[in-house]
Amino acid sequence: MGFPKNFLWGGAVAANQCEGAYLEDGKGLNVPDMLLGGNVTTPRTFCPQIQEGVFYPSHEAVDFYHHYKEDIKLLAGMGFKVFRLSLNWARIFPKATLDEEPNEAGLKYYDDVFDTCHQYGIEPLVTLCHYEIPWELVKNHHGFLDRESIDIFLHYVETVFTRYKDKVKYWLTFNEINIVTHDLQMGNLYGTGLVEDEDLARTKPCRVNELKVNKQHSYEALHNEFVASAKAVILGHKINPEFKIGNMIAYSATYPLTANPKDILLAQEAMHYKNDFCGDVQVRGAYPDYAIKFLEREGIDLSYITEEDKKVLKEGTVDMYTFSYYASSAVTVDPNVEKIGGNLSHTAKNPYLKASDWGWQIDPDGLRWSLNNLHDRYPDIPLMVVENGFGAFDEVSEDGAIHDPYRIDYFRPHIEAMKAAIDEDGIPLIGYTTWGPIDLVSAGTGEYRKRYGFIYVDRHDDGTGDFSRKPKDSYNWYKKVIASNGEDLA
Ligand code: P53
Repeated sequence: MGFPKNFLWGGAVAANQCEGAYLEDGKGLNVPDMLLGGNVTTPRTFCPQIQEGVFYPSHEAVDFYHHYKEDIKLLAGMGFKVFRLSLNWARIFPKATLDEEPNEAGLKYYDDVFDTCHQYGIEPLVTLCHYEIPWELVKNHHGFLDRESIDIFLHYVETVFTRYKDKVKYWLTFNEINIVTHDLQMGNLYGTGLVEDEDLARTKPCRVNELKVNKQHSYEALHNEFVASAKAVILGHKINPEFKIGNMIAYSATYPLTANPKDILLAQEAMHYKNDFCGDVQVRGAYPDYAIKFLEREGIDLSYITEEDKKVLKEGTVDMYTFSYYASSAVTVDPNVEKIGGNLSHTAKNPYLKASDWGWQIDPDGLRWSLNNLHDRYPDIPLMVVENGFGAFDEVSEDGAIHDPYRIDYFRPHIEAMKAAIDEDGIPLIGYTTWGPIDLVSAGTGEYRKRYGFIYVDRHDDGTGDFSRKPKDSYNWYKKVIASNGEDLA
């Protein structure tokens, strides 16, 4: 009973949010390098040229690039079995062209990172593209809007699959590929790297919520990512049949606010569009009927979906379904209810839930519900929670320690929910990686002060801090959780 013996406990980061060293050793720019920080009420700022004298949070991030040995040692100290991280594509292919030779310094860096993981018996789980589309791909191809980007991506994928085939077994294609269906502007920028010409021509900064959206382009770019993801799966299985390759979905558990059947239908539609659409394409290998109808209603010309693409999608289905889970949402047809923020949705306030300081409604039962939904929908493949965590303000106390009981209070019931899902519902859950085991830059707001880590990093939104690391109280707690295989949550 309880978590399976070989359960993959660990944590997850993204290169752009932790590495820094944004131009070191031949790295090219990527999308997050072009973004300034915001906060809970102010969206991030974008400009197609780097502005002088302005603080860009990802340029140094938490300097994982130079601290990886120390950091992986600290993660190993908690007993990590798995470490999810992403490859910074532009570190390996700074120009993002079809015939580019890979940058050896970039490849060598990840060799060292993986070797360090293995030294501690930690299995790397690698995201090929985590919100870090090379800026050259954005400028020259509008990200994935251009079909040629599929081949450019595969050139990168073939290079890294071949290079790391004996060091990495678990891979994810695109992080939160469904971000486009949650938020078109963030989805274009982070997900598909699609910036429209008007915005590329800007000489002055704008907020990301002012970016231009052309839905035809957005869905076409998303489609090209589906094809790119499926081709990566097919290629990966050729290069090493042992590879386990997953998709990655931002799972937004969405409830009807009331038992009004109109609310029920609205919630079902939201679940379909936001979660199931992308998951169905990647697990079942075809566009579901409701998605085709939805896109047609939106006026999208779907002639970009070719017969050849349909075969590729069918053939390149994933081996496992992985997802992020932070919070749940509630929707209603009643326009007069109280709303609540959160990264991806401004939805109805659920009276039964408390929210984080960033308006994310905390809901461990929603995790169990989500796991059940997913296993019902995709009964044949294993599931993995690859992001879950609590962004909070942390303070260093006078005694020098960081007391973060609120973080432990967040994790405990989420772990209990997974346990119940395994024990009582029979869910084939194979692993759990908490988000940001070491503090890093927030993707949504670009803040340092929104901290997720078990390990504190001395780095702040005004650019001060010496990058020193210090375990928080939650560090020892998670260590105990892993050592007891999820039994000791006290
Ligand atoms: P932050 C929305 C917007 C941006 C990133 O988010 C998001 C989401 C969905 O929740 O997803 C993931 O940093 C993402 C990570 C990110 C994490 O959520 O805005 O995969 O890169 O850091 C947490 O608090």
